[in-house]
Amino acid sequence: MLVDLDYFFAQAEEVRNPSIRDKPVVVCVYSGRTADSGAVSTANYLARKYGVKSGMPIFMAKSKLESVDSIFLPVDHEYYDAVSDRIMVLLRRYTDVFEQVGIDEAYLDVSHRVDEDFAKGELLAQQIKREITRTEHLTCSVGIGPNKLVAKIAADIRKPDGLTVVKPEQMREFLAPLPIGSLLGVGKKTEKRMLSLGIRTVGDLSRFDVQTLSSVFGKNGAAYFHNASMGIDEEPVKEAGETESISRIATLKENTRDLQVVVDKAYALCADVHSDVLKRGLVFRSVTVLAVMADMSVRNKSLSLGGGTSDIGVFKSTVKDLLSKLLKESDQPIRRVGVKIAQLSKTEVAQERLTKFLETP
Ligand code: DCP
Ligand code: CA
Repeated sequence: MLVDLDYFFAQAEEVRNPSIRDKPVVVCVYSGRTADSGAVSTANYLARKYGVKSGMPIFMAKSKLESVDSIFLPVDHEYYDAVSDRIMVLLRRYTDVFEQVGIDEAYLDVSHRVDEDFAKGELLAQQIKREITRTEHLTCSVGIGPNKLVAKIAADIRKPDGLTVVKPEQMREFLAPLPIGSLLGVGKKTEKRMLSLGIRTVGDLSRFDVQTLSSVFGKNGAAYFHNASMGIDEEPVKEAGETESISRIATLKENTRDLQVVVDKAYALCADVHSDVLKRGLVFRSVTVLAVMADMSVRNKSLSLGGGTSDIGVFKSTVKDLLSKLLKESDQPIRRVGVKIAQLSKTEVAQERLTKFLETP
């Protein structure tokens, strides 16, 4: 499921000042050189009807809205960040796997939550939309599909306040008529080249000769476009920073099977890793210990913690348990010991910030 807030900065402005709602609203990044120099960040859908778009010079937006009673506002990132943080916390509660992509968009892998049932997925999306409207007075557009690629296109196809579900068996039929530019990864340049090859729709692309495609976009590009045109996408929804980990390893004074000696060394490494965690404001969800045994074989053991933590006590006691298990599984003495934390995120920090925000009158 992809959840994307509608005309986010402009809608956030409407929320704090509902009297501007029925006028074109344009949110701008003023560069300060002259009164009107700078670019449009985003605009509400009314302003878009007059041709105003993200990235357009402010003077151009002004000329498009010359004879219209319209509202031009400067960006207020602090305010949008706070709204975004609250909504991301809210969304996270609806899923086991969450991936924020940008300030107003997130993928939710809800497969498990809805027993792989698309009808249940649709109900869940309606519930999410209702809660965002109730708590933040904002609308969003949601796309549900068998993978991220299709969910994203589905979310984009009906805006604002859209909800589009594409089941696996509807995927081909859904994608085929779409203009080629709606495919993720097809920007203006690629679109031009595709059009010159006679590829106007995603369906055209799916039928296009892969060899010819390769000669134009390279092997990898051709493979991506060919798969994408058929809705094939294996990219998992992943927590930001999930691939990242922090680890330390050290050699013991002498090879040993004495748990306490190994643990003491490991605790020093834990303290080192933990200071990184604090400095970077992270939480971790998994702990791994690693040992190079006297015969140079490498063993490791991991534990997934229930939720994210930055607690050194939890870290150390997990390391001790894991090392004790690791020793029992081998009769070799340990030569080197290492600790690693992974599944890092900043979420709980954002949550703390949120709590502070809500508590500050
Ligand atoms: N943004 C920006 N400059 C751009 C594009 C976007 O400053 N060139 C900012 C303003 C947007 C926010 O990022 O509100 C989110 O971008 P989106 O592309 O999701 O656009 P919107 O949310 O504004 O509109 P939509 O309803 O099409 O999602
Ligand atoms: Ca958006």
